[in-house]
Amino acid sequence: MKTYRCTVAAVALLLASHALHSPAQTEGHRIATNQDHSVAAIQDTETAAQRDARMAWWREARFGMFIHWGLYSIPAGTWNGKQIPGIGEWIMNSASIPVADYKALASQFNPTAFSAHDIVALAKAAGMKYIVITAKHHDGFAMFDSKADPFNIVAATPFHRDPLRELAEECRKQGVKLGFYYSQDQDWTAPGGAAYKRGNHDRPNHHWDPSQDGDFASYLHTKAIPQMKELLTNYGDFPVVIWFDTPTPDMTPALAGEIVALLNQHPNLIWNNRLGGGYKGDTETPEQFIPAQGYPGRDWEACMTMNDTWGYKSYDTNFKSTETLLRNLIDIASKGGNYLLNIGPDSKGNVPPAEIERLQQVGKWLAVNGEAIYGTHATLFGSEAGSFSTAEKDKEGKPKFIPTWNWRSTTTDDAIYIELFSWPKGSFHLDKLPRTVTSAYLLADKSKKPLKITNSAGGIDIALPVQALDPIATVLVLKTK
Ligand code: FHN
Repeated sequence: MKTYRCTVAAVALLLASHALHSPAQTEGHRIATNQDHSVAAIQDTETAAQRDARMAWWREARFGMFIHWGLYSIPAGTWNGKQIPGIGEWIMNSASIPVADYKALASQFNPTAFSAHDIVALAKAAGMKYIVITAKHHDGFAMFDSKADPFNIVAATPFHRDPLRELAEECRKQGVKLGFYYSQDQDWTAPGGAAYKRGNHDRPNHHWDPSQDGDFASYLHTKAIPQMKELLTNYGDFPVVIWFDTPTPDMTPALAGEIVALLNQHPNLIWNNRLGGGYKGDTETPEQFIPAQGYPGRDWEACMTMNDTWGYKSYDTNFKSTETLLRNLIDIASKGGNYLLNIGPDSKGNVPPAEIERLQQVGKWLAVNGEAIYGTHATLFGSEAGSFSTAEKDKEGKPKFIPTWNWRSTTTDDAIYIELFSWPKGSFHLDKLPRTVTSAYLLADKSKKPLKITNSAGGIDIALPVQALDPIATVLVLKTK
């Protein structure tokens, strides 16, 4: 009889290894707290109860839609006839496109196929509870109506519409929450905006066009902070999230403090760990990976692409399977995190069909099994996720985490959910359980037919039918007291 085992000893080992190899430590530059902040952030002043109340909807949500959309969807990965390697939204930097040439793209941007209704409906169909869209990415182009800077979708394009306003209205109608991504530090078209190094951009500031040169504080005062004010005041009850990105040393604690003072005026706002200046924010943001055991004690959100780019690239068809996306969602939830899964609309505003198809499939699973994801807590076990190799090392020279994909578990106060990826023959076995199981059934079984439970000195066995109810993940519910 094939069964899957989880022992308490294994859990203890796993927790001990977490102390040694916490992924949070590998992102130290993002989570270091600076004690010398002149402006205290909300995370430093609120009580634990206030924090729980502020984070409540976000913790319940578990699944959100990231949208990377901007002018970079026009070149879509190709510049001057050449396919440019790397992620699509970085094309200006990767191809060293002069500022004037890049800005000229705005006159061609007319995404008449954009439908806020359809995008919000897609998020809903996928089972996503919130959306975070790029209000301004590193290219400096604002996807909203900005009086602070004319390089924006309303003033500089024939489209003249504000997609953020339309999304906000639709989100309100359809009951989805809306957050804004804002590249506060890198800005490749505003004088003084920062730039990460790429290719041969060797000058001290990594600029490739003299018109990018300038003073970072002036950029912050004349563009970034005024635009963030617009974003925080012009969209009613949204944004509920501000998603910062790519901080550089330019963002000193004092400059970041000016942004924090603004954020503090919106006490329900949630913001991530990428502001810079030593602020650690609300959420850890592992990107394109799922940490071995999450970030115990911290809220976290894994952001990931469906193919190999955030911004649309016409020739990137390397889409992950629905199975992978769903397993990622379950894996993340089992470690207490959220999954922020990206779509990259094209220059007309169309969402690539491969993305729509996968999201709809994930949504179908969630429509049946969402109870095992939304509002749940991390696993009570742990060793089912995998183990650290004694032989293989990761990129940082630490023992490599080797995931195993038989099952995961999520919990609520009165239930333990076991998401089975591979179907055990006969029964599912657990060596030890921290709770007493009172009944068991399969979540996809509408009749909730009770499954036979056998308790013994060796643990607990739940008898299973011959076949799984879902080809990707069948959820076993253990009601507990
Ligand atoms: O440089 C960006 C990238 O374009 C993308 O926006 C991702 C999403 O998390 N963040 C940065 C890289 O970490």
